[in-house]
Amino acid sequence: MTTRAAACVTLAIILAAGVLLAPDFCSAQEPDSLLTATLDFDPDALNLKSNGRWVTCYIELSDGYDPNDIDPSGVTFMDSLPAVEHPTSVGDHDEDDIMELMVKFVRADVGAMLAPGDSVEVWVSAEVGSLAFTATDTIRVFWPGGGPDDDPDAGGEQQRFVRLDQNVPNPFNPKTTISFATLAAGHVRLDVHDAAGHLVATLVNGHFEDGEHLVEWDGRASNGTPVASGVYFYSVTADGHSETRRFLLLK
Ligand SMILES: [Ca+2]
Ligand SMILES: [Ca+2]
Repeated sequence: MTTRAAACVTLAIILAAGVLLAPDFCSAQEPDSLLTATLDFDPDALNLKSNGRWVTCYIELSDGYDPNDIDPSGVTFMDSLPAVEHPTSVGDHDEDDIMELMVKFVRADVGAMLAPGDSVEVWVSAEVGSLAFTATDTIRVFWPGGGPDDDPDAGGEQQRFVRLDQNVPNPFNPKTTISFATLAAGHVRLDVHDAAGHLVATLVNGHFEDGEHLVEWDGRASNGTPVASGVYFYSVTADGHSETRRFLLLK
């Protein structure tokens, strides 16, 4: 979907009755043509609280290319997350007579890369021989029950006492920045836990004025040891109010 223009020309076919424009004509013989692919990300609406194991991506290639020629081990989600090695398969799940490669990604890792939104663009990249492609899809990402930043305008909710933003960058290696804001001065604590719930590091534990604050984490546990790749959770607590988000350390 993203690279077709580079390999296309606009044909003007002159007929007796007038001019017919065929803007999407692509030459199969063009040696430098960039491969076009389409992506169907499943599910269409990703629940960040779900404990499902995988998300699934179906990749169709443009006419003349075989999805069997995609190396599944080279497929990445949003330029960083590799597909799981098994299971993959080639089939036609949407019954449009175009075969597609099915690959899966670890759901928790995908969720850690996405912030809630009604129209979130996701993409996968891979190679077929010497040609690379990126295919995009748009999904809804949500956190049921009004979790982190899920549609803050809905339900007339009061302004939160503490607001925790998605870290930047995410995924990260090894450093990332977390921003949070509180409505009043007071004691604030910001902890990082691993996916098993063990405390990894305490980044903030003291008095903070109200307003916005930035905290950097260098990917080290409290004892100074660099932590392993994986999903982690960071939580800020102030005056009995708490917010939690996920993030992904990817080495
Ligand atoms: Ca879909
Ligand atoms: Ca198909």
